[in-house]
Amino acid sequence: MYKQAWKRMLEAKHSVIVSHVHPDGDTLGSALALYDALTNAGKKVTLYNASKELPLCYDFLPNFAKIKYTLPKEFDLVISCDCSTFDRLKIPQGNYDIVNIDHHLTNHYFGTIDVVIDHFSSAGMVVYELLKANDILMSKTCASCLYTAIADDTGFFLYGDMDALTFAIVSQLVKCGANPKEIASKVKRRESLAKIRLYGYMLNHFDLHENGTIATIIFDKASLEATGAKRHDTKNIVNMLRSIVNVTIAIMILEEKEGGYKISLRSKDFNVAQIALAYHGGGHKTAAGFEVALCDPTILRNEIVEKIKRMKAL
Ligand SMILES: [Mn+2]
Repeated sequence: MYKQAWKRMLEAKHSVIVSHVHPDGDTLGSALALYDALTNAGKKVTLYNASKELPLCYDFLPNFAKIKYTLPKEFDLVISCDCSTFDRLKIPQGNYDIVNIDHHLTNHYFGTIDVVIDHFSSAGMVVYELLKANDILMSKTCASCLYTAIADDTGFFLYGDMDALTFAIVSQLVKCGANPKEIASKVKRRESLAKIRLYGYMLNHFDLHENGTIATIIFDKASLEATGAKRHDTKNIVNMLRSIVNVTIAIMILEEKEGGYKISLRSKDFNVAQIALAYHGGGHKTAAGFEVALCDPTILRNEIVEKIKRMKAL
């Protein structure tokens, strides 16, 4: 599968590497690592992300500035990184093949070639194994991108299905030139003031349910505007609520600019992917999400809490 995927990438005339909308370090790091490997192999490659504004904490990644938000006119291959559904790519259907590289339990296997390893904690690990299986030399650039991908999707080694393989890979990446201290300080120690103010809003407005085991926060447009926060500042902010000693599940409901709501579910152990699936979303056991069109966020919140209660009772 790794060999077949790499072969298809080498056969392509022009590949577009797509990271998912509202990108994180895993999707961007995986895409940029593949960009490095494929351009080193002499291939014509374009980086694409549908979001006009990319999170700036990843701006240190090599070739970050080359990510475009428009698609080239002609391409024959799409390489999807860290996307569980075709919808996450935000590209039109067309006459091209797809190599689907992912690690989500809920992946829809939409690729011509699917390289989906659902017990890996990041897409970065899948890319690493793909390059290794094809004996591709790991450059410092590539190692830094993959280290960022793996570190970011585990909250810098706090959560996710980490095992000996995760650390064996990370160790190899450090040997190849990735600098853990530098990457950690670039990603984790350059928060916007607006994001810190958003934490302040969250800590003053969250609710507890079910004996303090479920924590919820609703961000409406007004609360975002009041702090000056951008949508990407809300990413993973709900993890702080999950870290409360008695909390087992934390839920964020975010009102989108364009209307509708984005719901992020986090747990210590409970399978929140099954809640997300019930609303046609997806994700992992302890981190999942979904979107809904117009609704009353408080009614939705109560409905989700009820669903969790029922699932726990089973
Ligand atoms: Mn990921």
